Amino acid sequence: MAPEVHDHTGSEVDGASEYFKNNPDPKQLSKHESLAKEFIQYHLETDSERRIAIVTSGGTTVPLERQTVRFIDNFSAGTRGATSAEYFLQAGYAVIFLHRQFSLLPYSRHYSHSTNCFLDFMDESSDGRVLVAEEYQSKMRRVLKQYQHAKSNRLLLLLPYTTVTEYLFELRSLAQLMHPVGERALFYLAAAVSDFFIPLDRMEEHKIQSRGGGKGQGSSTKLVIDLDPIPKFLKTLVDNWAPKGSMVVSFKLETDPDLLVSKAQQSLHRYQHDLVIGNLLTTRKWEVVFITRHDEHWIRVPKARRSKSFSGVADMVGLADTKREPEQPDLEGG
Ligand code: PAZ
Repeated sequence: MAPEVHDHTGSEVDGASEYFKNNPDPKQLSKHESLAKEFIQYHLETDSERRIAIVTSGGTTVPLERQTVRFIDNFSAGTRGATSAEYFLQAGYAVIFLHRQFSLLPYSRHYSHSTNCFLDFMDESSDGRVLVAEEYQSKMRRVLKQYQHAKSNRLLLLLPYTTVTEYLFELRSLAQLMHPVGERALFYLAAAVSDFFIPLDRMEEHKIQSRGGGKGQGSSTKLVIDLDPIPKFLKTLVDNWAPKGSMVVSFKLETDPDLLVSKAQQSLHRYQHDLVIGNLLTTRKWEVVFITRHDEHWIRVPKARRSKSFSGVADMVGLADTKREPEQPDLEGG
């Protein structure tokens, strides 16, 4: 396991420490730590200039039972994270992609979504061989080349998680393992992380029963769920886990347009990191706002460029529009 971080008094510093004490290490943590350590070491040894990005992506679950049948989830398909990871790779970064298991992945995302079934891209030749249909050849060739380049140069490490606890343990370990990378480390936190959880000592062991047959809360016909707040790990990440001088970018998702900018500013002020990228649930594919200490900067995709296959902020690069008031996007077209 990665070393604990202590302050000058010698005790573990962050408000999150109780959380880590009260929850067991995820099963796959030590395996993921070895993979990440090896990945980071490889890049430090082979290219002293190489930047390394930790990209987080997808939702986090909050189990309602220890033997989990039911859980609460956060909205996220993983489009933003997977798309952004491709752009970081293209820009020369090595990427550790900490993602929700079965969410979208860099490169395969172009063909694996339910609306983008890979079989729809296939055809049969006259001699019975299965081929990529003619009209998709050039795009698939481009995606395949990028994927093979990332793979053969060991530039992409995929690490899956499922629960919010797994996510937090994994992120803490990765941040600590990134110390030798120093200022060339980037944290790009696009995952949708639950703000609430059920502490282990209040969690049912077995499937909660809807009517009788169970114990305690589970025997009621009405299910009342009592959630605790997740510790504010972003502050701890910035202050204690991440290497000094690394860049930390977080995302803020809101549904109320009147809250987005103030909540993103509040987050930047509270956690003192580099950038908050704000987006609204309904318009996230067409516009985002970049909040830095000195600036509020909207990036929008012109209506003519919006399409069903458009996937997020990374595809918006170069399409900046700095007007203060967001233009209402035509979501029907998207
Ligand atoms: O994964 P996706 O493309 O469907 O959605 C991306 C997103 C909206 C989850 C992401 O851009 C984001 O805002 N993440 C942070 C969510 C939060 O405030 O917890």
